[in-house]
Order: sequence, then structure tokens, then C-alpha cells
Amino acid sequence: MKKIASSEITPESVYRSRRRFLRSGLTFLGAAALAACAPGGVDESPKSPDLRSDKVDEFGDPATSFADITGFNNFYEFTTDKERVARLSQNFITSPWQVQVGGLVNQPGLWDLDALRRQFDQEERIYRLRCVEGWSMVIPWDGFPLRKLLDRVEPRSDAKYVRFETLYDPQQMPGQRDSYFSWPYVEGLRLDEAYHDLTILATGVYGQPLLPQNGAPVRLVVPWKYGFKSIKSIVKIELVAEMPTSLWMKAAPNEYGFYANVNPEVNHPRWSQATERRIGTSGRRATLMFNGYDRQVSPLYAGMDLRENY
Ligand SMILES: Nc1nc2c(c(=O)[nH]1)N[C@H]1C(S)=C(S)[C@@H](COP(=O)(O)O)O[C@H]1N2
Ligand SMILES: [Mo]
Repeated sequence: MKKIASSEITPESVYRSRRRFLRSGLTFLGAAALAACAPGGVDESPKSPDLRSDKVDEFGDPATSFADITGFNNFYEFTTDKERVARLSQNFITSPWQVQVGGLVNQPGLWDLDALRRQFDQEERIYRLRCVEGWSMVIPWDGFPLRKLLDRVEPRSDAKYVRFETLYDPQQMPGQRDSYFSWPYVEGLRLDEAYHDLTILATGVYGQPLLPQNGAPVRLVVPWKYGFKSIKSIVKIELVAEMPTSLWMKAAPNEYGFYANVNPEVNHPRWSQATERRIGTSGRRATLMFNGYDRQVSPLYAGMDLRENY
């Protein structure tokens, strides 16, 4: 994948002063610039829950309101301002849409979104989403296990990881004009994580097709990992032999690792991960190991040092 360095598209002098500006900008933008990841500083008070539902997750926690799920978002391709993502993304074109599935597979191909919806039964999965910034939601997703798609494309024995890519289209996604990040957004999973039954490709929320702010028309959801692993608006899924380098690993390798499993005992270098604020409620609650999915996923990490593999 060829990336265009900003030095190639901007005169060198402009590029240099921009880097300086961006660097000094970090002091006042603070954590916000580096933020799948900016607690404090940002006022995280989204709209009050107006749509109520009786949906609850497997722990008995009520689902977050539709208004909050669709009004408080991280989608840096549009803006780092969570409350403006919905408006800035409202004209994002999500149809037609194709996902290229390839790499180390026997059956590579282009999957039309309608084909994905038709070929794999949509299930409702009510999952917790824990952002690395220290807030959380309970989201009723509609989607299907990623494993079903992987089975269809037949990974070869040398495939060890899955690499995901978001659409790159700075015309539509103004945040991608910011060269601080290396676009497109990339994420990755180990093959066994990708095959885990909890791992889904989501195409809807609350029984409605995903809105752009939630990653329309198709996004990953990996509920035991910090939210930034759940990559939005996917155009490419590739089976690879080497561990992919995610956008966040490139941006701040000492803060964001490949695994990014929710772990209340391993703090972010700049803040504690012991507690979280559930959007739509007051106060803070304890963050659970693997976001509460400990029983289902801890065997994936048996024998691993989870401090080292953050
Ligand atoms: N392409 C892309 N995917 C992304 C992000 C992003 O900025 N770009 N943000 C991530 C982060 S930090 C979180 S917490 C979740 C938020 O998902 P939601 O807005 O649907 O709740 O999306 C993740 N997926
Ligand atoms: Mo996040």
C-alpha cells in the first residue's frame, strides 16, 4: 500500500512549518490531538437519553440511547469533536459500497454491501463499548460474526493476522487532510481473535442501518478491546502473515499497542483505566477485565504478559 507522505504533496518549507505548528499545537490541543484518546479537557456530556428501550446487555445494563450512540462519536476522518461528527458526516456516501477481501486467501473477491447483508444472517448483539478515553456505552448492534466471511474466503495456512482499512477519501472526509495521522485508518486482529464468536461486522444499530457517524455501511466490533480497534467504514479486509501496524500504533506507539484489550490494571501512560463513565449516567464505575468478556476471551491470551502486550 503506497502512502503519500505529506512531504510529497506540500512544498517542503510549508511542510516543515506545518509540522512545527502541529507539534506546538499539541500543547494546547493537549490530549485531544492524540486521542482515540482524550479524557479531561473535553466536555463529554452528550445529549440526554431521549429514546428509551428495554434492551439490556448480558450484564443487565440498559442500552445507551439512540441519541447518544449517534450523537457522541469518535470518527477522526471527519473531526475530533465528538459532538460534530454526526453533522459533518451526514452526506457521506455509503452506497454503493464494496469491501475488498483478499491477501492470503484462496477466494479473494469484492463483496458488495448488499451481498454481505444477504449472505450472512443479521443478528442482534448488545455489547459494551469501552473507549480508551474512559467512557463507555451499551450498543445494540446488528451484524454477523466476522468468522462467517473469513470461512467463505478460505484463509491460507500462512495467514496469521487480519488487516482492516477504512475508506480514504479526503474530499468527503475532511479530517483526512490533517497529515498528523497516517491515513487511511488501519486496524488489525490476530486470526484467532478475528475468528472469535464475539467479533462481528456490524451493519446496523437499534435495527436501523448504520448512520455514517457509527461507521456506515459496515464496521468492525470487538467488544473486549478498546473502541479504537472497532474500525469504521471498512473498504478492505486482508489476511496477512505479519502483525499489521495500526494508525494508532504509528501515531503513539508508547500509548497504543496492537492488542488494546480492555484492562483496568494497565493504565494509559496519561491516565488511569480503572474506571469509566457510562454515557447517559452519572458517576464512574469500575472497568472490567476484557470489558466484562473475560470468561469468553481470556483463553486467547493464556500465558501472555498483558502488560507487555498492551
Ligand atoms: N475509521 C475509524 N474508525 C474508528 C474511529 C475513527 O476515528 N476512525 N474511532 C474509534 C474509536 S476511538 C471509538 S471509541 C469507536 C467509536 O464508535 P462509535 O462512534 O460508533 O461509538 O470507533 C472507533 N473506530
Ligand atoms: Mo475510542
